Amino acid sequence: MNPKTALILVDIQNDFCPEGALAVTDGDAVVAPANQLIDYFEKKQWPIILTRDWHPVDHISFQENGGIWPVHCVAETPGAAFHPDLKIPENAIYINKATETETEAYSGFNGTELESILKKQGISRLVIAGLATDYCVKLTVVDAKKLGIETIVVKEGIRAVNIKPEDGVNAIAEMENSGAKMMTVAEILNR
Ligand code: VGL
Ligand code: ZN
Repeated sequence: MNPKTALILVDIQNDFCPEGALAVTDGDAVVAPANQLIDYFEKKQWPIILTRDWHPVDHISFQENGGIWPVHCVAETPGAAFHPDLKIPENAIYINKATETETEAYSGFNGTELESILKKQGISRLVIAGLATDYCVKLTVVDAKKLGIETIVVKEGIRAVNIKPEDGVNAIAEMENSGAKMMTVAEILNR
């Protein structure tokens, strides 16, 4: 992989992992592939960006406010913390999203500095993994492709909410149709 590649780890937070408030089946299975990629990107000195769902307590996406989700990822609470086994490097870049009460934002680009950070650093390729395949990963990937960025999605580094059992599979098809490529960690490391 050439320079100008950044790693984006989407919402690898306690609430999306088993026993979390919005648990994704096997959500914590993304941690090991994410750590392999962190190690690789650190050695290359390429940017590592972590997004996090970072809601106010009264967020519009919560069921009690008419949304579809249980209360999750409330800013500064343990549920919003990154999975404890994630090997977050010191120079990681953090992107908080869906921080405004009245606005849902699944994509890491929605209402954040992400696009300008990538522009400033001249990033033309992204490797993306995290949670959840059918929401924040998908919307982040599709937005990256809309911006003309080459985008690789990590096959074993994503897991879906699957409100409908086919949601994850459909999300992968949508990401591929948007022009993103699916690759394994091994394929990325040996590229
Ligand atoms: C997400 C549902 C609600 C995600 C965030 O990170 O995919 N999903 N909020
Ligand atoms: Zn959320």
